[in-house]
Amino acid sequence: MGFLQDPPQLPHPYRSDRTLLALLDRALPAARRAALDVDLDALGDYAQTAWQRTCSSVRRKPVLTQWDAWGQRVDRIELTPAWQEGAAMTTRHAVLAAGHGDSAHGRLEEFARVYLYHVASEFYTCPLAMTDGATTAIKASGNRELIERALPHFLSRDASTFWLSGQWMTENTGGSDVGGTETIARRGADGQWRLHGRKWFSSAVVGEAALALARPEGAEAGTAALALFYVETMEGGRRKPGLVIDRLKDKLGTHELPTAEIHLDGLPAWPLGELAHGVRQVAPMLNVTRTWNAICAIASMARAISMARDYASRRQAFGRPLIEQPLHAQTLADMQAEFEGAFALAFEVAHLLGRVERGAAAPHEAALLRLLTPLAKLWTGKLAVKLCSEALECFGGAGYIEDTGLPQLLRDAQVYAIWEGTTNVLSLDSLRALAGDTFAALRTGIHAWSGDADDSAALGAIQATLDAATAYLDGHASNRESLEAGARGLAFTLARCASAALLARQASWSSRHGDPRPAAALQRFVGHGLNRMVAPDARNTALLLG
Ligand code: MFK
Repeated sequence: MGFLQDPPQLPHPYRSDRTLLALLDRALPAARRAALDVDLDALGDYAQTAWQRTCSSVRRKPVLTQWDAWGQRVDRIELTPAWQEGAAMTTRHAVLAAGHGDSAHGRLEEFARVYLYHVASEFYTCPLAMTDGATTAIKASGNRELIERALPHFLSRDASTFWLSGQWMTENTGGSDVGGTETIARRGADGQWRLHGRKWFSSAVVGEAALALARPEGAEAGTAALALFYVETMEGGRRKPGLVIDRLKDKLGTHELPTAEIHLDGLPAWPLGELAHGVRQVAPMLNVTRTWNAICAIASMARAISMARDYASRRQAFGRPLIEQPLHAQTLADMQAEFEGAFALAFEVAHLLGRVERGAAAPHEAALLRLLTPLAKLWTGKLAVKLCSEALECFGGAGYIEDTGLPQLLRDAQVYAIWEGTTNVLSLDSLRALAGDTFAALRTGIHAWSGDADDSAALGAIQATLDAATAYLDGHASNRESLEAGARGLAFTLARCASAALLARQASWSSRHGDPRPAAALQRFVGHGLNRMVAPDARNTALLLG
């Protein structure tokens, strides 16, 4: 028998994740920290079992059957095993309910669960994100009838009463610019609103409810005239006839997720609030799903790095394990430092969300949350693709082979930069968020996080980069085109500054508790540079596009 390579093993995603353990130990009161352990341990176990299943079974995709043998329209979707287990896992471990209790730490505890569950869930987390977002938007609307009707299902701890909600915004006219929405809301003589139109990306089509943007019949064109409606999709165990599934999309990744094109043909609907300003009303949902996007992106990074590190200790090349090869070790350490920065930012957004929602935040922190949410989403989305790609390269040719289970990580990572707003849309949203005193709120936040840090070089770099960002904003304030052209570089820069300050806070805490690794991550992260700003040059751009 010739040589056979040991396959990589997945270390326990909870017990072996020192970054998550240290964050929770630092941020949570001891009793809450201890109570969380059971769920996180179980979700880590599930992730390991799911990885074994991935490696030992043929991958499947959901299948849509539109008609039964007798010509009846059924639109039945057969789901993959992880999706069939989704409701039971979610409710047993209170994934959504955890975030909507009384505690200001609830969102952090929710997203710790999401982080551990995500990869194993095969993107069942996508409709979960939308259900969480719909819950938040319905709460914000203050619509008592809908709160009492939908939320007991969305937040249920019992799989038999649990409902998923979709978010139906994207149409053929636009995913980023929803102002061209063609779906019409028509009010019948019975007073009931009904939706008529076509939604082009529906990733929660197996759900029982959705929030949908539609234009009330007769309303004017544009974004402001859109209204936000709540719909239910099922009646007596069957899909309502007003909802027709046209087809499932054939996507680059997220293959287990049944993303559909649908028709709304008189589906009954209820407005959340006023019959206009639907985008404003759906914004709380967008900000929550963008937080999910960021946490799921770092979950993919964590998985990719964990597999690559494990493999590096098993695989020998040129006479020693890869992990002892200086350049390979350098590559892995660079990945780890970037990951720890992204991890710190994504989880700060999660924690801040809970503190703002529960009224436990400082005055500047609502504005800070508004800014950090798009920054975390856009930066982690891009970084996930980069790190998953780098991790596959750490396996050489094996990283390119389907039944190692590894290529899926890269294919799936590409979605994070697209879902819930592309990098450019989120960069422009961060400009929207920077209006008013938000930059001052960022400075206050950064100062508070890094206040007792020991790494003076890192603190100097953060300060210098913030000053450069201030000068940049001042210099471009009067030229909107120029400000927009440079928005991506500015957003990456602010995301990296915030991450460095958050890493500094964690590094101080961990050093005091005998772990020097976060300080090493901070030093390396800052060494990679914080400033990503570019000077927009409209003439040069025009020449290159000519
Ligand atoms: C596993 C991971 C899970 C992740 C979930 C995956 C789900 C995947 C499914 C999807 O991807 S669904 C598609 C998601 N689509 C988007 O995210 C839309 C992208 N486009 C945008 O984000 C645009 O910026 C947006 C449509 C929100 C607004 O564009 P407009 O038409 O130019 O609107 P405008 O006039 O700027 O904003 C309307 C109002 O909303 C304004 O308030 P006012 O009416 O009071 O002036 C804005 O301030 C407010 N607004 C917009 N974005 C906001 C916001 N408010 C708070 N937070 C925001 N993020």
